Amino acid sequence: MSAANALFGAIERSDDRPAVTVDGASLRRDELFAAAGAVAERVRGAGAVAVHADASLSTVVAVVGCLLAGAPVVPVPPDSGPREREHVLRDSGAALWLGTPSAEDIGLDVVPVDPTARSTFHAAPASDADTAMIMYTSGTTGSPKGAVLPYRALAASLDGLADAWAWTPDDVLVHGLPLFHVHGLILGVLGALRVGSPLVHTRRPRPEAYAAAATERGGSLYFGVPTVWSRVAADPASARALGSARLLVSGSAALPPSVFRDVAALAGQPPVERYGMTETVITIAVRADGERRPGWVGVPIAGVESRIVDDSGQPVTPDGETIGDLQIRGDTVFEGYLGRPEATAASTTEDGWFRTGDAAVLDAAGYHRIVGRRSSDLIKTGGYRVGAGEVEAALLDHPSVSEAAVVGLPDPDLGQRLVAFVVADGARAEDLIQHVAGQLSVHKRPREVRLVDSLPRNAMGKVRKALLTD
Ligand code: MCA
Ligand code: AMP
Repeated sequence: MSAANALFGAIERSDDRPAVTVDGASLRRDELFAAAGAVAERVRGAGAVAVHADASLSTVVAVVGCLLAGAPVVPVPPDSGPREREHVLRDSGAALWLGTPSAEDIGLDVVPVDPTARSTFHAAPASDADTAMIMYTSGTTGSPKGAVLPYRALAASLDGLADAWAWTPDDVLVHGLPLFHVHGLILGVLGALRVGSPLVHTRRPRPEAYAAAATERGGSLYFGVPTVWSRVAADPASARALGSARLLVSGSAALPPSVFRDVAALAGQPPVERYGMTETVITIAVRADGERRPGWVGVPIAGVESRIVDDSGQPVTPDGETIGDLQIRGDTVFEGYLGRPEATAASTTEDGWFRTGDAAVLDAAGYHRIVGRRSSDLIKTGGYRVGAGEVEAALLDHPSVSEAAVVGLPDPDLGQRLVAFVVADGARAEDLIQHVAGQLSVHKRPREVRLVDSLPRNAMGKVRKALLTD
């Protein structure tokens, strides 16, 4: 059996239901794997393959096709600006581009994806240690790094979740999250295919679309980032329609307790929270039959170990209060950052644990609460991870900008919203937002630019961001 077969289970399993529906267009399981087989034929032996990862059936076919061929998938956000896209393509060494061609010439051969194509092609067996995906993710400084995810990490993550949530082929998974991150693509597409539960993707995660999928398509398992649940809570009719679901899941950022309570009151059930990270895929979750407490993300999934340590590396007391650094070990952890041995080494302890960079507490029942990031330079906005350094570099690239500092300020809808403090000679705030928009994805644009005379700095010349966020 090939690794892809090992990832998806018996791909020929007969099932008359639509396996994947995106924005109303569906493929049965046999049709999906046959269309993916046609992609696999085209990409076999190509090395890494960039996938234009818009929210479409073609993206699902393209990703599955690469995995059937053993070609590492590099998901490219459909709205990524030229600067970001060039970096991802160069850094990953992608040899082909799958899907809609980019507006600019990107110097790669474009392979169109046809969901109606059919082929029985599957590639030679691959090992669990082979790279399935290279997923680009922001750090505190510099350009995004490619997290190398082997088949092993994907399989362990999906099995851990299926076990935690009693996720079976009887479930119908519903979400409308982007198809270029762990949450929407790995958990939300590959998870459904591995378990064999139909996926209904609503293209955007709008409350009315989630509600319609409950009544019209029997949605039982729902994924959303906290911003999605906050919008559901603000739409009582849609929230009530989700009362028929089996499990509502929140992840990718902290769920505000008020949203937890509002969803519980309207849908008759609180969301289940879980915690993950591009580098560790999924690690900690509240089990379907576990206690749901606002702000607590549960226990490690099967195959994952966690520890929370103090500054001297000693485990903190599991008293539900003492804060320490969260570290993870297990099969879901990545291989490292592509071509960045120093960054990989810096992210790993001497005894082999991954440093998440998140501060957390543990209680006597083994439940984890994520307190926040250790560095204010990694911002979570609408569930998207944005590195302040990448946005600052884009701003500094504008000829009239001499200094820039980007921070995340609290936002009731997005969790954090990007605000840039900029010293500029003559440029207007709107010009600077447009300048960033021309280089990076939509969610990396500052929502607000505040023009200032100078930035507060310490004696070493480092910007004192705490003064900007206060
Ligand atoms: C968005 N817009 C903007 C900006 N951002 N305009 C100016 N400046 C910006 N910075 C535009 C949008 O294009 C849109 O326009 C309109 O403003 C509304 O945007 P927004 O309020 O952001 O709403 P949205 O576009 O509906 O987005 C909210 C969202 C989105 C749907 C919650 O943030 C989202 O999909 N987040 C999911 C992120 C995610 O999947 N993260 C998982 C990472 P128009 O309407 O014209 O298009 S994986 C992970 O974290 C791990 C491993 C884990 O644990 O899961
Ligand atoms: P990303 O690499 O985009 O997946 O971002 C990972 C980061 O998202 C983690 O390091 C956390 O800071 C944050 N995160 C993910 N899930 C949760 C959660 N359930 N609660 C709080 N923070 C979360």
